[in-house]
Amino acid sequence: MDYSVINKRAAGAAAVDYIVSGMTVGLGSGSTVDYMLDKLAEKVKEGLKVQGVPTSKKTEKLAKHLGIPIVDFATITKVDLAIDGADEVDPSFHLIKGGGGSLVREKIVDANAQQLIIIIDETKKVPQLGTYPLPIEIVPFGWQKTAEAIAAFGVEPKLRKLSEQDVFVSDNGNYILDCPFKLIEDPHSLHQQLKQLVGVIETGLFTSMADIVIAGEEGKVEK
Ligand code: ABF
Repeated sequence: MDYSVINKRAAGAAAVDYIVSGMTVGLGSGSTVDYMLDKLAEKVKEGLKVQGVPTSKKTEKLAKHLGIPIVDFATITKVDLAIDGADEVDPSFHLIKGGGGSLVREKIVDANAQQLIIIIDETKKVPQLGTYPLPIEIVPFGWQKTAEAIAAFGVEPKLRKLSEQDVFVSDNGNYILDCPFKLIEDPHSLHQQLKQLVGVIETGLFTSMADIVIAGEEGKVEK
């Protein structure tokens, strides 16, 4: 088993230790979260009482398959804890997320959680955000114009595709532009500037949201 998988499994398992019976837990997306769900399913089988709010159709399907009870915002009053992955984490715990294409629902769940735990393998830790191309979810109609507006920030947005012919479409029916900013000096300011562009729905910049980052076998790093 390669180091990254060991790291992701360890981070996922450590996050489950934060779940207390009776909690409503935001379930993020990505392979690290999938390992967390495996561990959570074991605890549910042992009697842990939780209900999960999934952030993607994929996570919902896996959670249901594993026997983790699923709820949605129509039936809950709060999300006690959210556990999610990330593509980059900087020393201030600002994040780039969205590599898996679920950034909008992740941000809605994560922003409404009383506590957010991010689980990663060591490779996600960076001194400054931006090496990973920033995913931005946009409205499909007139996407070319939205891409032009983002390009004015000195970046070449790339429309995410599944193949040469097929454009990636998010769970919300939108497109994603992957934007290689290289180095992002001020993640919060960039997020605010991008968010106000016509056609932009959400960016993959999750700033000042994460409370705890668990990086694989190195254990947890608390803010
Ligand atoms: C999801 O997890 C995404 O926001 C992020 O891109 C992805 C990281 O994937 P993995 O855990 O597979 O590295 O939350």
